[in-house]
Amino acid sequence: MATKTPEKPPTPLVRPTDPDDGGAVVMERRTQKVKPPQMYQVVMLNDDYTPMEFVVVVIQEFFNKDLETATQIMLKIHLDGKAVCGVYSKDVAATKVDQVLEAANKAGHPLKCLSEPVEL
Ligand code: TYC
Repeated sequence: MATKTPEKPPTPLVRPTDPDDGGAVVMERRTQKVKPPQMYQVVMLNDDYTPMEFVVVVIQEFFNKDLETATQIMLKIHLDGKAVCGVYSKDVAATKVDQVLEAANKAGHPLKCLSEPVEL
């Protein structure tokens, strides 16, 4: 039978009390190791064929924007070539991209979008 070598016990967060310190508890300062997760932005791209109304509906439906905000984002894409529709965790952003591409395919429009890591 295979035997595992015993692992080293974890370093205590609080040092054992010194018999001479009168029972004082010394907290160690630890550097923060937990980083917030990388977020992803869903970027929608302009094209010459997808109707503006369709893009507005897609932005409302999949990115939970009201009509006015969705219209502003659509116009930014139309004028600048692209715009961010929302920022999400990696999995959620990938799902949004799939949803948009599927809706566009079904409707026969060449609308494209992608997700990319948000620069810090
Ligand atoms: N440029 C398109 C048009 O003139 C409209 C459009 C806007 C298309 C945004 C795609 O992501 C897009 N009909």
